[in-house]
Amino acid sequence: MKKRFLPFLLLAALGSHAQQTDYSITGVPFTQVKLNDHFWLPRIQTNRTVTIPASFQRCESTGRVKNFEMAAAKSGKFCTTFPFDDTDIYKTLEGASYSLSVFPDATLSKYLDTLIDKIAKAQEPDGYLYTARTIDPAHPHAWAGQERWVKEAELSHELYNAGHLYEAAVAHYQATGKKNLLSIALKNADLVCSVFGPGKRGVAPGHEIVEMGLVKLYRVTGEKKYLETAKFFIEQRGQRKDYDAKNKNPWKNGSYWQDDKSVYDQTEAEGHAVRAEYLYSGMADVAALTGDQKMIAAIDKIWDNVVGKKMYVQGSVGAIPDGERFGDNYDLPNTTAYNETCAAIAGVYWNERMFMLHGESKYIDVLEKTLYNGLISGIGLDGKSFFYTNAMQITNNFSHTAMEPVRSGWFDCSCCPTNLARFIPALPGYVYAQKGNDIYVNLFVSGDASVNVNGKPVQIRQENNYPWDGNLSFTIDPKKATQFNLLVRIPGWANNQAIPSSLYSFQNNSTQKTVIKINGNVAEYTVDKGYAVLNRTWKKGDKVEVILPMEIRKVVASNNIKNDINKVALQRGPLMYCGEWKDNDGRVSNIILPEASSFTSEYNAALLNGVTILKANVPAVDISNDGVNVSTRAQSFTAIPYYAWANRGKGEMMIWFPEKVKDVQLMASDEALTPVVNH
Ligand code: FUB
Ligand code: ZN
Repeated sequence: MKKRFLPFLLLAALGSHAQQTDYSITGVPFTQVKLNDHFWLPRIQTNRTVTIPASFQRCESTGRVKNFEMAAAKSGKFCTTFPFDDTDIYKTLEGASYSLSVFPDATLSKYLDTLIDKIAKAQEPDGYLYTARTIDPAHPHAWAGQERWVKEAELSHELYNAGHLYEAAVAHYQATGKKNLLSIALKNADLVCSVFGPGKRGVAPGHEIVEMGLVKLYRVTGEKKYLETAKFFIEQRGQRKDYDAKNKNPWKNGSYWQDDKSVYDQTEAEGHAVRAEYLYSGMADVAALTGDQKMIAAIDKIWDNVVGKKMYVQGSVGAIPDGERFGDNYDLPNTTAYNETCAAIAGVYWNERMFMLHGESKYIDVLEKTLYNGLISGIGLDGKSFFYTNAMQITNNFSHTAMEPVRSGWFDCSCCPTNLARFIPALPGYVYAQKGNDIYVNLFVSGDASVNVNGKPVQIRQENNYPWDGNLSFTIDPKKATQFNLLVRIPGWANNQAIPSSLYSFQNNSTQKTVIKINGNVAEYTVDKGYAVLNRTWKKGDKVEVILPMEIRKVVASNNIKNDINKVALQRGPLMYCGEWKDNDGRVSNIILPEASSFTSEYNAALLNGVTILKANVPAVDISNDGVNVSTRAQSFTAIPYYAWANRGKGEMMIWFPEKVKDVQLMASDEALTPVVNH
């Protein structure tokens, strides 16, 4: 056993030895990127001081911790709702571990050890770990089945729990150097590998993530069986004979679980969105490590499908409430949009991996869109109120919204808050990436990064006020003068591209270009795969300035999205905007944004922790008090960043606004499902 625990510092060496192939590009670890910005650092601090403690507190108060205690004692009754409730502890542990890597905290570290001790005691002698069965094996959770694994392909989540355990264990090991959680994970993974595989039991895991988790264990230990089992699980999809391919019901034809065909034949994103994107992330990992080009070709096609046909304008996916799933192509309704926060997080995981496979900026463009909009909209500014689903539109006259426009502290199914708890502290790891002589700047966040270019240490300092301001400054400090390529992402939005597909576009092209200066002189640069290539022998103190055009852009949708025809949305920099009741006389569903309307922007430090707002004078539709006259009047309209909505009470919110009124349908009561203004 001992020789499998490899010192963290040796992992890189082990990796190159044990692995034939891998991602050609790697992220600069978040531990090497120290942020000092005003946008992300406060969020990371709030995550550390509010979200993680609140999350652990909820794990305690709801009985999630008690489930482990009862499993250890083998007595009692599973006391929460879902068999995957164990994962809320794993995910919070993962987030806390990332946080510890950067902000040492002896009390937190000790608390993690007490939790890990409880987890260890709940593990069965052969490694099985699943409180929903272990507490009372004769009466397991209804979703679990009488025997281990028999309902894994449907809803038991035994392997889902395992996957989150592995992710948490690797994070904890890397943060603390302690092996207590990692040994639990490895014992479980050894059991999983002994049960599943060629000639053994086969299953397409009912909720993917075990694939990514196994890959992480492989990277830590070099044990090939973990990688092989991850690949085995991926290749199990589409093997079941009992699905009815002709049935449109996604549960009957297997598409809810991405199990209707072999992954190599899948071309469209289908089924449950979080499951799907965890699968695609796992496929990217396995393909990178095995060189499986067919697997890469499959996720390439699926990515084109998502970005070309299934993504909302603010980067969210998973439009359909029934099954929390992807809809048909262009099926992106605003009134019922589901958009689970976990699906946004999964989308970031997947796009980062696509970038590491291909080195193209379009993946980071999508990542950035999701990150700054549909992902952080999932967490309130207080760090302890959350959206599970992320609405596109809340209007008083629709009874049809998928959600109440109010954030909650927790949910019965609390996957999203705990997913945020683990995602946010790792954010600095998305800023830079590296490949040989190339350093990629993917995100624009102030702070200091330490990178190594072919063994030579280089410090990079970013100073900016992004996302409010497009003036970016970089100071390059190599220890000794060093030749390398600094590849700065030119965001698609700075280059007249609303999204890397034809799904959305800017209404008008801009003539403003990104300007780059080196040491004060305008630099000529070539663009390769979306990156400005700055190649020189860098000397201490070299300064790069990048000036991104931060115009206010109007976005229009492809006519294939029926719900967005004749409408516009507003964007500035990476941020999508919305109108919210609070800034607009109590409502926004009466606002028209004519093509000629023009906006100004201003930074308001006192609003919503500091945001740039957009303002315009626009027509608003009024009904007279006696209810017999409909007229328009000019109104000052304010738009706020979409991520910041629903932090000031409950009311209307819209992202897409009509450019003109095409028809008016009258209604006499709030019960009608038709809007007042039909556009
Ligand atoms: O099934 C586990 C998690 O619960 C999923 O990822 C979420 O969509 C929620 O259904
Ligand atoms: Zn979730």
